[in-house]
Amino acid sequence: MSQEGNYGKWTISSSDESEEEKPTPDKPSASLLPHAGQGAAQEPQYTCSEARRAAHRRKLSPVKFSHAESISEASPPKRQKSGSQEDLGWCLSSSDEELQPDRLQEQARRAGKEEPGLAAPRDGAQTAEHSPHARQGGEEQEDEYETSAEGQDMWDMLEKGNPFRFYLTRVSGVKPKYNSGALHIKDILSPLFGTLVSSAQFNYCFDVDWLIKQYPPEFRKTPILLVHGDKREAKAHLHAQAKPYGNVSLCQAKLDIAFGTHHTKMMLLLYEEGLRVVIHTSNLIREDWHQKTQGIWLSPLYPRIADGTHISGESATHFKADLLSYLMAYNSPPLKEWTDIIHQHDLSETNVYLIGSTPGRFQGSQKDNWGHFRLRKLLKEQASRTLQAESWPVVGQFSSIGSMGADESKWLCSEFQESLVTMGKEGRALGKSAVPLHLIYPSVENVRTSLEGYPAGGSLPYSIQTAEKQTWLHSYFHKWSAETSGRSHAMPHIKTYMRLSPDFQQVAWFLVTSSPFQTQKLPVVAQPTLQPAPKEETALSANLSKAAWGALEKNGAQLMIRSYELGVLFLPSAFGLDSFKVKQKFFSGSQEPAASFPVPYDLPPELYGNKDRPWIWNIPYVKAPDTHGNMWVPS
Ligand code: JTA
Repeated sequence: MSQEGNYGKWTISSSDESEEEKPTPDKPSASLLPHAGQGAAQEPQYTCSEARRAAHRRKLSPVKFSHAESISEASPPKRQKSGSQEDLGWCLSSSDEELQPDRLQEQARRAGKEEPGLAAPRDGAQTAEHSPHARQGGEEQEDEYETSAEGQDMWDMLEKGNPFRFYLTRVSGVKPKYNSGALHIKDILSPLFGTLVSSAQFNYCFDVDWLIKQYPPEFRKTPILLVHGDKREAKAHLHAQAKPYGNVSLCQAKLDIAFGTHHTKMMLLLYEEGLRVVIHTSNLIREDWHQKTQGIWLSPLYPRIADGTHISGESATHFKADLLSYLMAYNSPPLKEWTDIIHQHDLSETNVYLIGSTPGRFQGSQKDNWGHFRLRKLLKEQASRTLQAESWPVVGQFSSIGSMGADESKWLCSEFQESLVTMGKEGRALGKSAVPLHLIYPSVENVRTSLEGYPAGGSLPYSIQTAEKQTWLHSYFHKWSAETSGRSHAMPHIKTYMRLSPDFQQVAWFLVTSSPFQTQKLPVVAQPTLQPAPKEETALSANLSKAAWGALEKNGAQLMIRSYELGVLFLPSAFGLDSFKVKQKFFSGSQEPAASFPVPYDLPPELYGNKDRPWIWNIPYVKAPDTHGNMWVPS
């Protein structure tokens, strides 16, 4: 069934059970599955969102920037007001700022030479401009088995003066120094980390052929469990992808509440030497590990508890029990095997808190287990010994945005702040809206000038239909800027939330998570527990926005969560501190105090300029070329 409406064209499958978490054109659906036959060469191997597919299509069939086109269609002096997009200012502004492809190329080339953090892409991204048939992205080189660091360097990086174990993914095309502390998936799976016996990969989007190639040859036949949320056609396709690999098995996470998604991105790595847990933000597809800013938390190597020894293996942060509870919530036999394995290991060295969401309706003390109530509880418990006051800002940094309502009072400056502004027992009385709020989301210009160019926008699924209803939100938006980590041109897919001092020098807490920035509306009026599956699109949209973090039902007595999410929270108290200092040089070694937190972007955040617009994936950008000389024509 195909519908056309406010949200554009989208397709749902025949069953009346709604599996689709996104009514917007951003979401995977039956019609978006790769099929053999016509057009198959245009489709990625994996099932994915329409936004990603647009990016994939445009990479294979670029729409070259043409000056002629920009003159005939968009010559500013005679340009006609052409409806709502123009009125809202979605178009790029006047032509004197429009860059010609050669000028942009020149800029990119100079950037490669002069701008700190940008080296000539090793994968031929720039040469693609000179030869329209050149492949972008250089998969050829990446097919070779190659990791980022030598053994001793890797060990130093992982174990020396780095109490946080927080890393970014490697970015192709930046100077080596900006990848010195970065990890590629091949690094994480390398024998340097342990002799792999078995692994589980929790994720949203999988390219199985690619994933297998990321394992070292000697581990490629070890059992690999893929934990996913796909249903029906998407599930069948994932099974077909996995079929050639006898060692790959699948676990479908139950998603019983409509519009739920399995966003969780985690690796469980069982070694001969012990166990490691990796919680991160990247899908298991090549592009998510190529030129994006993604976050990774690596656990220590957890030793196996010797048989007959009776120790709990629990940490001060209760991580072991929380991870076990999270996994038990799947109620799935293959994950029972993994909970048994976790029981047998000593996780006591863990210094982070787990913040998860699992689908369900939770009452009483269970309400505090998941979603933003879990965050609220942890922040409340940590009696803040710092002088945190309402002048301490909150920063939210994300790569997708849900519906926030008609104005800021509807959620942003009420419920959202209530959770993130919780500071310990004494903090509750403070006025909530006095807390400065900085939201970081890439602008059109950020995406245009990024290493990937406009196709980076395929992973930034903010739709025009959502954006035009909440233009007020954009006044909070700050540019993506990450000179400190050399990642200004690597678009974020990482999601982070933090509270810090007014001078942006001290961090009160830092959360890295798979959870998108979406509403977690706590309704003032009770909602019926059993809602009929909403049929019209507005209802879909409203429900969607609460999926990840949870929404209250039954007059606040019950928390309802649709999706699986996972993140880790860094609290200074778990490090014996009142606050973290912000690390000034992201990749520098041990010059700075060991407790300096490597915030992966520039502080203070820089507000959008007058002409900046948030990236919106499903409208065209044809007035200025991207770093590959292309335009963005999503349809
Ligand atoms: C584009 C997405 C994820 C995730 C989930 C995405 C959508 C579009 C990228 C993505 N959803 N979408 O979990 O990482 O519309 O569903 O990267």
